[in-house]
Amino acid sequence: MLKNIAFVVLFLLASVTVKGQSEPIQHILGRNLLSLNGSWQYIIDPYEMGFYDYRHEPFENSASGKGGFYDDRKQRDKTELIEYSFDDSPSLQVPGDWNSQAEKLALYEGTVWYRKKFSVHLTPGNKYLLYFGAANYEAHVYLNGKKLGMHKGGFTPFQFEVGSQLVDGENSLVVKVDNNRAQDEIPTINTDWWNYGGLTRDVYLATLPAGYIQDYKIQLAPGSGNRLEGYIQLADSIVNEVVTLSIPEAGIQLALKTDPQGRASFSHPLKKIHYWTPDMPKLYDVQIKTAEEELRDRIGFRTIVTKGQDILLNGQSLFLRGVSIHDENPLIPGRLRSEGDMRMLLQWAKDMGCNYVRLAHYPHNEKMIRLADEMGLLVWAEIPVYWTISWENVATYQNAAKQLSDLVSRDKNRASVIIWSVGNETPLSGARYNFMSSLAKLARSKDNSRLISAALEVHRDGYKVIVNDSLGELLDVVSFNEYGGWYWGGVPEELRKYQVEIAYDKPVVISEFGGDALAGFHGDEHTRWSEEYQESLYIHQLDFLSGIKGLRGMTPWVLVDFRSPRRQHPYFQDFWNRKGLYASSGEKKKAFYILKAYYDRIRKKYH
Ligand code: GCB
Repeated sequence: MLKNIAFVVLFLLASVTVKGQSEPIQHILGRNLLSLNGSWQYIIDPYEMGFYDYRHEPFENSASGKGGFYDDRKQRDKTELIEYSFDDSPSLQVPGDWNSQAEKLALYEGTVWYRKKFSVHLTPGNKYLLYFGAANYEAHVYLNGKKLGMHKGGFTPFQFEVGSQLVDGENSLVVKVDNNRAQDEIPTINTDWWNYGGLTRDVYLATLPAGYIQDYKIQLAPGSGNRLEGYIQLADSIVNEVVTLSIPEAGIQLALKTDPQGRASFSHPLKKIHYWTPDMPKLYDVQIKTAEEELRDRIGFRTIVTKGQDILLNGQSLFLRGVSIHDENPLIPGRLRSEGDMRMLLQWAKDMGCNYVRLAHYPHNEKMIRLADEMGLLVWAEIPVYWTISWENVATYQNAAKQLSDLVSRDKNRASVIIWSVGNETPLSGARYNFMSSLAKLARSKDNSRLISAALEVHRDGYKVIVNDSLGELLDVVSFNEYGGWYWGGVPEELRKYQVEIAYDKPVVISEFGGDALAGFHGDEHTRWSEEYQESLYIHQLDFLSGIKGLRGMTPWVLVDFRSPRRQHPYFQDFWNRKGLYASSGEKKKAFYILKAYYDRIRKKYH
């Protein structure tokens, strides 16, 4: 009881903290940008000697503040001792993880310093925003030797207003990025993916007018097919500023006025609208205009609700023909860097008959979600609350809550995103329930126009596979990971003996099942690692899962083989998780065809 009260207090506190932090700007890609992508010089600093002195005191705390690598100093005379030099250091490409760019860094976990020089011509009256798409995991940012701040969390964007630190002419931007894993972080020390470090996503300097458009939400009202609802938020709290919202193709032209908080809210009936669907992913040109700024976006409109065990997209029952995807390019192992990389993976999913993807296990690139909008793929978006988190730690909760709210904030205008997932395979306990249920409530309070879920665990009792996690009560969709035929239950045909018991009368979308196969390795259907074993596993799993009343979709694990330090078998794995339906070479495994045939059949049943 006491613990529960403590957690409710914790939840309230954390919510307040989340509100107090500045949320990343909406639609960075639509702004006036100077790209800071490209070559950055770097220094590998495993002992963090650029951050701490020899007594392990941070240079930042010392009276002079001197000594840290963020100074980016040059030797002024030949007697001066400076034991680093960005100018003489090699470079890394941004965006991009460091692991795939230098042999020394392949397995590295620790600190790397990045430096970029860039020139700007400042215009009075403008604001300047330095924006990072993501840096894994902890980033300390310094501009011209002054610290701008620190950010934790490897997959969400962050930004700094840099007007006063920016100089007209050449600027030096230094970022310390540390990808060390730690128990109390999100994710924690233990995951099944490669811990790619670095400035993994785009870096921009945005030039903005003083009262720029900070945020907006333009969506259909929850569950309503004929009402447009939302707000436009200016960076400054200017009252009575006129903001126009136009969607010419939908006959919308609204002249709105901001309230004292600088926000213009609206709720407006819609006469005609072509709903966004995976088959017809219609996006409308949307323009937002103020006296100082004009911003364009492309937004799709659709409703998503559940009714009994159905998932209704624009009022029509839907089956989610999905697959899980990691943010990794198997061909040049490393994080997805370009739109081409992203389009390739989403196209592979479409080629398998998918209308849905689970972007596991952390927020993927904003460009990936925008592509899903364009290509007609529904999306499950997730935060890295994965396996065993420090459930009782307040700071850990705040971190998870911040990652969740930044994800929701970033992608709230994307028609493709229908499900927010608050975590994956978290083992049952009271503390975990408090943590996870707080996240589920937070997701709903941030966005009541989408569905909430989490990938739950099953437990077994004889031949019963039971899903009764009480978190299920707070979720719209019941999802669970189930590895019968691979981690338990003997060979795949044994699955015939099992039955699933689900405590909730809600739509069921299986978040994972699967098994490993090394492409090109053949045997019979009982030979582990063979394509035939994986094929048989898919045949029996699909049979088994089809017996679930309320089955409305699935995202088998996983689209393509991915790298993981946990996967140690030197021949079959060699640091690769081989559960892909595509091999790391891009070639299709036998199981691919089983799933595709199943999806083709399903497609005929649902429209
Ligand atoms: C899981 C995890 C996923 C792993 C997968 C596996 O349950 O959610 O991240 O990669 O199993 O391959 O074991």
